[in-house]
Amino acid sequence: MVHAYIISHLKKEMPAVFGKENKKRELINNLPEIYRQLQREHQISAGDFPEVKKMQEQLEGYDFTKFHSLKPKLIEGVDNMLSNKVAFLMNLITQEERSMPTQMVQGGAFDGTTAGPFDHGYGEGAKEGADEEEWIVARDKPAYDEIFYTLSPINGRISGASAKKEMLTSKLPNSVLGKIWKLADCDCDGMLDEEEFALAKHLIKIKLEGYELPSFLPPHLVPPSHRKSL
Ligand SMILES: [Ca+2]
Repeated sequence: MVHAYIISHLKKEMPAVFGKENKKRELINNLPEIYRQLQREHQISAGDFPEVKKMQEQLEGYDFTKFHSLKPKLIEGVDNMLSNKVAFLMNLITQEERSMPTQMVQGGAFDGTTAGPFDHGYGEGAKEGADEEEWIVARDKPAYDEIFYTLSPINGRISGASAKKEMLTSKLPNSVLGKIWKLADCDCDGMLDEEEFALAKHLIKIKLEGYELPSFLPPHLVPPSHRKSL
């Protein structure tokens, strides 16, 4: 739109036949003044105009004799198309950003949403129990509880140090146990309660059976007492 005003103004100023080169120079030099005039005439704010220096450079390259064949309507159309394109691209970018977190979750080990029971690894390893009402860890919890109570819990929780000592008996490398710890200590208080400990043992069992550990704790593995009521 603004470009159309500038071009049609320059077009009016250009002589039809003589002294075109001089007039071109004069107009380019006067561009700041022309801007001011157009701003007044069309009530456009200065910020909507292309940068003076840039516009001057562009005009240098224009063949001013062609101005008479340029249709302002056409230029306007191009301007509109450009701004629509920008709006369209901006839309795409925001859509991309919006869909990013979902894609990251879907790309992880727990994509239980695509093929249901036909999904790869369904019902195995950390995915076991995803379709069951009962917390899968509860099945072996009595055995885990027995160990838990030998670790002298205080207020229902064992310290990180006691948990570490117990977890090391699995012979899994520290890097793996660290990952298990992060998944199991749901409330991140540096201690494990009865359910968190059982979860840690369950995850150790999964790893020892040769399955992959999840990057995030899937909902069906979250201990019942740590589930947020919706
Ligand atoms: Ca905890």
